[in-house]
Amino acid sequence: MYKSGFVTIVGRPNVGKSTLMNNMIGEKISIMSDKPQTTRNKIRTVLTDDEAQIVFLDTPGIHKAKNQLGEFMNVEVDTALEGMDVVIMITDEFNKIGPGDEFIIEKIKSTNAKKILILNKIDKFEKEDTYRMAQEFQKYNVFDDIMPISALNNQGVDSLIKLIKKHLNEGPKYFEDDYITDRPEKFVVAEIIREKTLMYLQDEVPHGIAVEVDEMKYRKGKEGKELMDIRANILCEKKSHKSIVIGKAGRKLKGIGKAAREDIESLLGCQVNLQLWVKISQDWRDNNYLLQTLGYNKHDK
Ligand SMILES: Nc1nc2c(ncn2[C@@H]2O[C@H](COP(=O)(O)OP(=O)(O)OP(=O)(O)O)[C@@H](O)[C@H]2O)c(=O)[nH]1
Ligand SMILES: [Mg+2]
Repeated sequence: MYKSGFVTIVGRPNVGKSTLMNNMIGEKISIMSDKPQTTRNKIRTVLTDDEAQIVFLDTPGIHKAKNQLGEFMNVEVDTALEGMDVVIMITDEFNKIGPGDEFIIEKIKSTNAKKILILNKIDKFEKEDTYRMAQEFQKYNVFDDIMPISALNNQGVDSLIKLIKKHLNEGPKYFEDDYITDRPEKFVVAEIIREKTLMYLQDEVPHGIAVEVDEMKYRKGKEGKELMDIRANILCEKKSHKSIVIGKAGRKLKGIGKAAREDIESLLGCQVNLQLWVKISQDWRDNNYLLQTLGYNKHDK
């Protein structure tokens, strides 16, 4: 019997949702960073094998929205919960269940989906704490399964996939075998650049960063090899942020560009010529027009 179904991954910011999804599908599609609120849109990926086809949705971390971008991100999560077969809630809380996790439990409680709680980052915590937290979460009577893993070290990830399959029903292959994501190349490229920018930035700057890819064009390079020209803008909210992104003698921007180019080259499988510009776009996180331009206003089902 071939199985298929839809699985949404939710949780507070920074708990490891994107890391887990990437490791389950074995590809880096969703960007990851040590800064909260890295993921801004829901991102669909597909895992296909001989037994099942699992369609995953990675979602933005659920948080108190402080601007229109934040509100968009939270609605992304709500729409990602509709009609799911399995909801995976991730937490990295090994101390005490806080209001953030309680809010999410309330949110998913009423869905008909099977619910799996993942205690992530067990590499950082004591076994006793894992056991104690599993019991604490059990008390809510919401979860069908509770499972400790380390998404980063790929520990428990295969068992989680088995568990998801157990919860899925018989179903068709919705997508071709080699289909991996619904996100266009341009989106993934912009996200890779944003990831590298996040890597180099601290404090409040990362949250005000957006990336728009202006142009992606193939041409024949030396010896007839395929080469991709990419021109992209890193948008930031203030003049002072712009100089932070560029760095002394342009060193930070150079580092961002090099790291991004390497990742994009391995994504596209060809040489890349990446041109990055830093622009100021004041208060874009609260500007309807700019949000729309950057793709943060439409909630695709
Ligand atoms: N030690 C440890 N760190 C982890 C593990 N899984 C993820 N991380 C780290 O946690 C941070 C956040 O990971 P992400 O995958 O970006 O988290 P997220 O939940 O998608 O975050 P948002 O998109 O901001 O909501 C990164 O620095 C990861 O390397 C784990 O199992 N162990
Ligand atoms: Mg994420």
